[in-house]
Amino acid sequence: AKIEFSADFDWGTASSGPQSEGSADKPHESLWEYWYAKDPERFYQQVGPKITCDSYHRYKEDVAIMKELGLKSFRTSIQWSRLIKDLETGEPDEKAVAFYNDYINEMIAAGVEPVMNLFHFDTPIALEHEYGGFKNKHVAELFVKFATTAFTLFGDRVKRWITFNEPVAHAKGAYLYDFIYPNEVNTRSYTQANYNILLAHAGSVEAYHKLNLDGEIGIVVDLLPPIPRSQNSGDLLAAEVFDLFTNRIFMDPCVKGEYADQYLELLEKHNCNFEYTSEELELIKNNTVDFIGINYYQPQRVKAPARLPNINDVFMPDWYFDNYEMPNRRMNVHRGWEIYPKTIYDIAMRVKNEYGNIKWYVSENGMGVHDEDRFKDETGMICDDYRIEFIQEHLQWLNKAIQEGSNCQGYHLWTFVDNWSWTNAYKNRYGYVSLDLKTRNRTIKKSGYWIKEVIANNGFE
Ligand code: BGP
Repeated sequence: AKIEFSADFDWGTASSGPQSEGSADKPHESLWEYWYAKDPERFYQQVGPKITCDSYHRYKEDVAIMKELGLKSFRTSIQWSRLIKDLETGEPDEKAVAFYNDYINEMIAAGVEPVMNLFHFDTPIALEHEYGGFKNKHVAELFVKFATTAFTLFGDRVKRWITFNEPVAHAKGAYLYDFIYPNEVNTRSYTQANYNILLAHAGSVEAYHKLNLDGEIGIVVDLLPPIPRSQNSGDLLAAEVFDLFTNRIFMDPCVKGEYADQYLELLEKHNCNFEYTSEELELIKNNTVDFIGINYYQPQRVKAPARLPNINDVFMPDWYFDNYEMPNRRMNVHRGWEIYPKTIYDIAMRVKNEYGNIKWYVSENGMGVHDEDRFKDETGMICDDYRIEFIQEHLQWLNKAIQEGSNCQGYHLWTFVDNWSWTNAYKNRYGYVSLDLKTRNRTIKKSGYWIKEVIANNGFE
C-alpha cells in the first residue's frame, strides 16, 4: 500500500551555519573556531570548521540543487559571530547582512522556504571569555539583541524562526560530560546555563511577537522518550530522571510555560538550583512557542546505575541512570547508533498526548555513514540504499502517527550536503548530496533522486 502524506507536507533538510558556511569574512570567532585553533588534537583528523561546505561562497549552487530535488524548505542557522559586529549593542556587520539577504532571497526565488535557527552550539568566543558564556544572564540579554537584529533585518521574508538547536546537547557537552569548551564538570553550571538559555529563548520569542511579523517561532529539542530496561522501580526511576534532565527541561517550559515540579524538586534535593526571579518566570510563562522541532537519531535505553555515588561526590544527574544496550539491537555500525524507527512514532504520540498536540516537525533525522565513495556507481553517484531504507522506515512510523492524529507537519533530513561535524569532522556522511573534499563539488546521491520522487508523489509505495 502507498504511504501517503498530505500535499502540503514540508519536505526539507537541515544544516547549520557553523557546519556549512566556513569562516570567511566573519567579524568574530565562534567557540568552535577558537577551540579548534587552541586544541586541534581533540578534533577528528585535526580538521576544523574553516571551510566546511564553503556554502558562504557556494550557496547558489546549493539552492539550485534544492530546487532540482523539489525540497520545500531548508533549515540553516544565522551565526551570531557572523551577523553581529558589536556584540553589546547588536549592531550588524554589513557584509554579513548582504550575505544572508542574498542567501534568503535565493531560496525564496527557488521556492525553498528558509527556516532560520539562531544558535547551533556557536557562541561567539568573546562572550565566553568576557562573561563565561550562558552561565551569565548578561549573555542571554545579548542573545535577545542578536535575535532582534535578525528578526528586524530578515523577518519580512523568513516566516519560520528557531531560537536554539538542541540546547541541552550544548549544555551537557560544556558543563557535564567534558566534550565542549569550556569543559567544566559542574551540575550547577549545567542547570544555570540551561535556565539562562531558556531566558534567552523566551526573551527572543517575546521580541519576535512584539514585532508583529507574519511568521512563527519555535525551538528545536530532543524529546527522546527513554525506554527503561525493565519495569522495576530502579529502572523506572532511571527513565524518569533522564527524562527530566534531558527532555522535559526544555519541552515543559517552552510548550507549557513552566518547569515540571519533579525537576525543581530534584534540583532542590541535590542543591543545584539555578538563580531566578519571579519576573523571569513570568516571561517564560507568557512566551511559549508556536511550534516545536524534534531531532531524532536513536532511542535512549536506560537502566538503574550499576554503581552508587560516593558520599563526597558532587551531584551528577547520572547518579540515577546508566545507558543500557539492547542485546541483538539493530545498529548503524558507522555512527555506533542504534536503528529503531518506532521511537519516532512514540515521540509523535508523546507530543500529542502530553503537549497538547502542538504543531511540530521532525527537524533532524538521518544516518551517518563512513567512506561513502565505496558505493559510487560508474557515473559517480553514491548508491546509498541503506539511507533510503532508513528514511523509509522512519517515514512509515511517522505516517502511522499522523494517521492517528499527530500534528506533525514535516520531515527534515540531516543533512542536505554532507557537512562538517563538531569533533567528527567529515567522518559521518549524512546528506542527500555528497561533498568532494578536494574540490568541494556537490553530487546528488541516489537518496536525493529518491526523495525527489517521494516529494513529487506525496509518498512512496
Ligand atoms: C545533531 C546535531 C547536528 C549533527 C548531528 C549528527 O545532534 O544537531 O549538528 O552534527 O547531530 O551528529 P554527528 O555529526 O556527530 O554524527
